[in-house]
Amino acid sequence: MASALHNLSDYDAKSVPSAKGMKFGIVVANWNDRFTYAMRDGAIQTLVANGAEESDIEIFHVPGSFELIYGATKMLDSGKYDAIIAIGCVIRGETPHFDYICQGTTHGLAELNLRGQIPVIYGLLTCNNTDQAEARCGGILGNKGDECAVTAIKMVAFGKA
Ligand code: DLZ
Repeated sequence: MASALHNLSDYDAKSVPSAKGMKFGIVVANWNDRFTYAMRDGAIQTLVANGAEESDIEIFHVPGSFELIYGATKMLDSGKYDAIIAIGCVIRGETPHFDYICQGTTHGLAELNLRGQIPVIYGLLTCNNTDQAEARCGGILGNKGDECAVTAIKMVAFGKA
């Protein structure tokens, strides 16, 4: 059962359909790259572990999390992918900027899902500090990228059923 402190890398392999033949686009924010690249690498590793070909995974980098919306939109409109994974990490600073980026990015990615074309997976970490990000990017709480990969595979299978 998933909960807030569920290890993000734990999943029941039997519940994951084969990703063979599925095509994935991953859009990654460079801001806080220490964390976003760990999520990106975790996502790739988990997609491949579940049957995806590396040649069926394309990666695009954008400057910050807010640009994930444009990046994901372009990838979606290309028609090349069965799912898109959007990966970013926003860490709270001194001003309300954090809230605007989190809300704007979340709404933007949600709107792409409302189009009902392909799933756009929400890999945006919204953390109060670097310790929280560390814990979720290969630390004590696993890797958010692994969770996104498993979710992407399940949603592609769901969309094709
Ligand atoms: C400006 C900004 C700030 C303060 N913090 C973050 C952050 O923690 N994580 C992130 O991914 N991006 C941040 N950005 C950059 C914005 O997402 C965006 O790139 C800029 O506002 C330019 O549109």
